[in-house]
Amino acid sequence: MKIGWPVGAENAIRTLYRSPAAWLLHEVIFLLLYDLERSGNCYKIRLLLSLLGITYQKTSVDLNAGEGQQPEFLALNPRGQVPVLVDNDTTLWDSTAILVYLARQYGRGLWLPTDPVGMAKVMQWLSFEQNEGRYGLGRARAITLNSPTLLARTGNLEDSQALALIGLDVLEKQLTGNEWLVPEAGGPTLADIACYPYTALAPEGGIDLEPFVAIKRWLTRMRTLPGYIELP
Ligand SMILES: N[C@@H](CCC(=O)N[C@@H](CS)C(=O)NCC(=O)O)C(=O)O
Repeated sequence: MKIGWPVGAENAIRTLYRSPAAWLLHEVIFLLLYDLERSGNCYKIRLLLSLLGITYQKTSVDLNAGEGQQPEFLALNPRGQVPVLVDNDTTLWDSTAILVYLARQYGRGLWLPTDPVGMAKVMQWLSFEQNEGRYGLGRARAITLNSPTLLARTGNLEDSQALALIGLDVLEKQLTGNEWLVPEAGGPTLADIACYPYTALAPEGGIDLEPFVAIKRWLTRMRTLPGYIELP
């Protein structure tokens, strides 16, 4: 794991970014993602960046080698988790916070509605994802794959799968008759991006998606989004 940019490159980039010519580069954004290929939480960020057409640098954090607990990394995220995003002087941890930041900063008004109801409806699903998604779908997968993470070590497979199925029922109901999780937004939002990876990866946690007809259609729909990238 390499923490940050090489000093020379970072200085050059910062100088360019703040120079009077920066307006010429308004589409050039310098982002660094602390990443783990197999992580669904990191994938959410990579997916949104790709859908937005934003190029970025990434550096891999080897959790198996304990890199998440090294002081340099804990200085970026006291939780010792990926993803972490660095955008110029701003460092952010937690996939939900990073998704919200990217949508607001670079999303040109898409992905996160600005009206109170639309925004709150997206937040409902972001919260759902960090509960039923993380402790159900995500943890069942982490345990099955023998992940070294705290999440995998602090729960059992049976309870995780049971919570995952409760979550899948909620998703199935919402997606029956709706193309996207927040139909009021008129298209896909952060709600869909956040809920997508651990739902799609549910079979890796021993959960069969066959009975969930509406969910399966939604997963297929997600894969047609321009800029879609394959799951890890
Ligand atoms: N709520 C956090 C969870 C992040 C998370 O659990 N990341 C895992 C990888 S998917 C991790 O880095 N775990 C390290 C550990 O717990 O030791 C988010 O959404 O970003």
